[in-house]
Amino acid sequence: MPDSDSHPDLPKKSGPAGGWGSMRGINAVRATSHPDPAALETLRRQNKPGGFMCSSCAWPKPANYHPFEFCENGAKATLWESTRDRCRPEFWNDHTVEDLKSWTDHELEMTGRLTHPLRFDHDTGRYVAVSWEEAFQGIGAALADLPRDDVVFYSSGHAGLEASYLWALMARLYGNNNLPQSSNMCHETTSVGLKKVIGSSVGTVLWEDLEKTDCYFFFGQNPGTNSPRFLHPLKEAKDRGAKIVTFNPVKEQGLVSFVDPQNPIDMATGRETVISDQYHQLKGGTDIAAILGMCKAVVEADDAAIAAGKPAVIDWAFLEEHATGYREFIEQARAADWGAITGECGLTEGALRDAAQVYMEAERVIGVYGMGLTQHAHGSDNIGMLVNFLLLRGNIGREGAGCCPVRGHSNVQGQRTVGIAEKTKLVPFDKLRALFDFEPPEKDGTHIVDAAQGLLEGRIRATLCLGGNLLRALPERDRLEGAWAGQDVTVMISTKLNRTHLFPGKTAYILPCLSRSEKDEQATGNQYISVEDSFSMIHGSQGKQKPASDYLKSEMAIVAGLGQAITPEHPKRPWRAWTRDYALVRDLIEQTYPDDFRDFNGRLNTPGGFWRGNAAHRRVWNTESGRAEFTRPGKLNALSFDPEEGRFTLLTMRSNDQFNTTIYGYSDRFRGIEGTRDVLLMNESDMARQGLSHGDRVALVGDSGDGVERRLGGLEVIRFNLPEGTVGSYYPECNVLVPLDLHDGLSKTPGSKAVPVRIEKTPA
Ligand SMILES: Nc1nc2c(c(=O)[nH]1)N[C@H]1C(S)=C(S)[C@@H](COP(=O)(O)OP(=O)(O)OC[C@H]3O[C@@H](n4cnc5c(=O)[nH]c(N)nc54)[C@H](O)[C@@H]3O)O[C@H]1N2
Ligand SMILES: Nc1nc2c(c(=O)[nH]1)N[C@H]1C(S)=C(S)[C@@H](COP(=O)(O)OP(=O)(O)OC[C@H]3O[C@@H](n4cnc5c(=O)[nH]c(N)nc54)[C@H](O)[C@@H]3O)O[C@H]1N2
Ligand SMILES: [Mo]
Repeated sequence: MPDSDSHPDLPKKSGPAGGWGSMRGINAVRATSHPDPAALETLRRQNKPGGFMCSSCAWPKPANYHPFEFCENGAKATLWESTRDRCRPEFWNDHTVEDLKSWTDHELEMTGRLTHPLRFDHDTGRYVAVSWEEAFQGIGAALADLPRDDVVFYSSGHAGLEASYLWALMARLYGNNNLPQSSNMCHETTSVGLKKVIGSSVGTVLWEDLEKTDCYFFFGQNPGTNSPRFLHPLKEAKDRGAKIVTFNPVKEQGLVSFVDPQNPIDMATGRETVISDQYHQLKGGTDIAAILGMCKAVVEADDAAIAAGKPAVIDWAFLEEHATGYREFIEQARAADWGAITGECGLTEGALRDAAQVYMEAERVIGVYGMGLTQHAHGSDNIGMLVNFLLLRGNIGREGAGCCPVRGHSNVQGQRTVGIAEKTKLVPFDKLRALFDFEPPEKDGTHIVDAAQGLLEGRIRATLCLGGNLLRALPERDRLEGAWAGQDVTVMISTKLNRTHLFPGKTAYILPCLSRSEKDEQATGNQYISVEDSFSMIHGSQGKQKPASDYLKSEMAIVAGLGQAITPEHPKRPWRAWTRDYALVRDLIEQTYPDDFRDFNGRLNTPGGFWRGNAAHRRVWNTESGRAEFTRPGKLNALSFDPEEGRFTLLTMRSNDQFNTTIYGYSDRFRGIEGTRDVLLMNESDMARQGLSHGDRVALVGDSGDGVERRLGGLEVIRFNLPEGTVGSYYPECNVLVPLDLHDGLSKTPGSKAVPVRIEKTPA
């Protein structure tokens, strides 16, 4: 396999993904987070029917589960929320929010689980404990007179379908569709860009397809860290001879090799499965060029086959029946210049032809992608290109083939399914009118980027957050921190302390909730909630652990409490009854979306989940043209700027020891980086040209040319296996460098994977 891991003093690779390293990773988090012993029982029930659905990623849960159906990072997430440490009201006797601003994200969350509802007291600069009644009434009073458009209801993709459905209903009853969600920073490019070309806003693949495919193409998704249970079907695919080809600027260990921690023999012998047959380290943001090169090779092979009277390589019958725009695209690929393609992506013509050869030899291909395609200024074009590539040989809507975006938060996709949407055309208003007897607001609401812009301009005056940590997750952090604190009202439903809490608005509350692994006891007994995974399968989830505090409420109970406090009373909106029995809310979801949720309560605990269906999976294309649409990219990269000498493409990375803005620890063992996150990963020749040595201290300076100064100092240069011109550093720290208007044109997903920066050496 092509390998460029040749530098003797690169950070040492720490072995394959999985294996004993993953056990040590889990143990390290167990040691720091002091979990309740009952957490082990929770792990045993994790991701199994009738059990508890992991609150880490959205990777599907198979019907034929393993004895331990959890991964290193799922275990870390469960142990992290099961900590015995508590952030009690007395904590504020010793700390003001001003003091806490010098704490790291890790230190803030290490204070433990929040135990009481809190109100911010501006006189003392501290939070104080209040009763739930006082909190709901205080929030109700503060929101009562605000212009409806000035209030935002954000949700991070954690909360279950029931609480999310009520959250969206509450916003609409209050009077707006301002329902931005974490996917606005993540897979919005999929929701909009994939929808545009194949008519589906979600992936088309099911578990059976994983079992039958001959070939995976990976573009910018890192399963070893972000969806480790995916490594099992990948290993099974390799065992039956399937091929895997990866495009990623970073050599990610989980895409290189894997030792199956579920397999005692592999664990005892250390037997590694090589994952990628080919690994192509393209320059950041240049997938369009690389995919166009592969398409060109396919078109050339097809031309040659037809000239020689052999069977065609392109699936013309499929294109004629199902697609549009293909002739123009194929012409573009035929005419494309190899020199321009290879110059753009930094890969050779031979490498791209080798990759195309694997594609052409495979009968069934799955295209997998993640943030490496979505978080770009032209992210939608990236997705259009990947779809072009798959369509050429009919690889969407048939067995063993398809398009597989890997979602992030455990219920991020499901929240959209049940009405968390700022676009009114996505919501069945007729059903809401009939069920709840009100006129839903007609105007489209705000996307998170518009909400952030509104904050900067002082137009947004209140934000309520169902989970999340926007001041770390969003671009433009420095300017947003000040604007956030200038709001009239900030309300955060959270499990642990985070940085956003340190910038309270004039009226500010933190409402602490149960975590998903905890027992949610209501009048009708211990409740189930439900989530939707990346394959559109719906699962019930029930927690059994003792709640972290007697004062916590479930997300459902909190949303219902807010709903009652901020919306007009009406017999058709019995918030209290809904809290007593979540099955009633599932009935409402079924009545609102009857096609997706038939017999919702009856099917709640179906092994492997029940499927919501997907038209593109059946080759029904709900696009404007009624066909699968080819697109022609306007340029060969997805960047907002032209790279030049001294201007680098910064890729913001996740370590193996974090979940988004939650930092479990400082060990990124797959990349060999230990004890720090303040690093800048760089190619050796780039370092030489910049006069930098391994270990030097530098600052990154934003270079988008918009006149705003953005700077992140104190980074240590690490010589790393990256393509020239592409540098890497960690998210969320890097968000000070990301301009708010650097985002995909179609979906507005921030371009977090290609931020223009310059490097300044710090004098010793
Ligand atoms: N443990 C853990 N699990 C998680 C998360 C977490 O933080 N920690 N986050 C969750 C969430 S919300 C999400 S959205 C997912 C994110 O999961 P992923 O989609 O895997 O996201 P990232 O790790 O940000 O980036 C993916 C890969 O894209 C590569 N990349 C960067 N730029 C480019 C490019 O221009 N082209 C190509 N081809 N590749 C590129 C990076 O090197 C990286 O390997 O994971 C979810 N699961
Ligand atoms: N530069 C850069 N920026 C990025 C990204 C990137 O790759 N690079 N990735 C983007 C992506 S993909 C995403 S999804 C966003 C993430 O953005 P968010 O979803 O807003 O952030 P999280 O870090 O997932 O939220 C963490 C907080 O959620 C709370 N929490 C945890 N569990 C629960 C729970 O069960 N219930 C409730 N109510 N609260 C809980 C805790 O208080 C914790 O502090 O960030 C985006 N920002
Ligand atoms: Mo995400």
